Amino acid sequence: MSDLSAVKAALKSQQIETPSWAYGNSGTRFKVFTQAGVPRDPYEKLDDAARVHAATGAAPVVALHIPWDRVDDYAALARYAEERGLRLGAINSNVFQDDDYKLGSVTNPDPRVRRKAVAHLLECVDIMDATGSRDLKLWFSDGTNYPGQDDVVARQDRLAEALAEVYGRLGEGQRMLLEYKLFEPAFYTTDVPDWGTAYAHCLRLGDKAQVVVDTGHHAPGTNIEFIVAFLLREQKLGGFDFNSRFYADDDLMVGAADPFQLFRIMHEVAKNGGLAPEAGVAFMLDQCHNIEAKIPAIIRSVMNVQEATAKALLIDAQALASAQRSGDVLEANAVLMDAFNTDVRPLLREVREELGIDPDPVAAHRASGWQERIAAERVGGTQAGWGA
Ligand code: PSV
Ligand code: MN
Ligand code: MN
Repeated sequence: MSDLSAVKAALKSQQIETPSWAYGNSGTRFKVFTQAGVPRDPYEKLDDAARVHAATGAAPVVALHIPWDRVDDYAALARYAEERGLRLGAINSNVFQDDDYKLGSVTNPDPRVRRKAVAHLLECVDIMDATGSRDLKLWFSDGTNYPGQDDVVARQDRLAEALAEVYGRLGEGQRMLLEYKLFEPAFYTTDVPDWGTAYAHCLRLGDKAQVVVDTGHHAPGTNIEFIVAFLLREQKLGGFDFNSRFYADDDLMVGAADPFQLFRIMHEVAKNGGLAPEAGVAFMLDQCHNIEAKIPAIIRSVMNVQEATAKALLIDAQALASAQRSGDVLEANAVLMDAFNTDVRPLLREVREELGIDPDPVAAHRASGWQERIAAERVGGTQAGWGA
């Protein structure tokens, strides 16, 4: 796409979904660092998310995590979001923070534990009904630590059975997004370790089951953009959990560690129709801000996705296709690199001005006085979830 007004229109319509847990305190298993003014409940998380949306104009959706965001009345929470120009996004299930899940949740050898896990997933669909959320996001920590610990195939059977039951409960317009992760917390086998496993389960389940690609969940050197292109071609790319990694599941700001990788991913998304709203690709963040200020970090992350998207949209598609057809390897690569090396910040400033917002979202947020206000008003913030 090189028509500038079409590029701008695509950028204006892109929506980034921010995770409720990124607004709370978080850390590693070594230490959770607390910050002044962090939200004390899901409502305050939405207040902060509204600031991110106000600053960027591009983050109107907020993902919840159950039970970290448990409230009595989810419809009321959805209304609260709506009053702030937001809507509630993916409901992230949690079948990993309970002693019962030591040997797994839906793949646990004990049918009682499997029942408990499935009951939680079904409860998450009830919550989706109340919030109007489209997506149920499933990440399973299930796996084994030692060879021989459990039967790999039996665990796949149990997984398939649980997924089928939850799939059957999905309503019209609802989807199940299955996330994979190479390792951790299980160290020997993980029951959904890669896109192939997730894809195979989703394929059997049907159209409402799609794969979610968490950019931090691969082995070093994995060609993530290939996975993205393949899943889009198969209409099985449900969305992203964006973040950056250097070593493992680091959950750093998207685009911080490897902006070139993010550009390559967004190129495949843009080229293969993934930016069109009807493609249904959810652009979610799954990040934790342990040592940096949270709201500006989330704003920066949204901007990083926008910059990668803008560069992808600026690729001269005709020149690329013609170089590819004629086998001109160097020219094809040069076309891509020209776009990557373009400074798109002026373009994005223009887009923001046209949207009626400040062209510099981080500066605008700093000047808003919001951080000082929440630091003064909110005392005793909650932890994002890990260990909570
Ligand atoms: C654990 O790796 C994880 O980061 C998964 O990516 C989930 O999406 C997220 O936690 C929240 O459950
Ligand atoms: Mn994730
Ligand atoms: Mn993760």
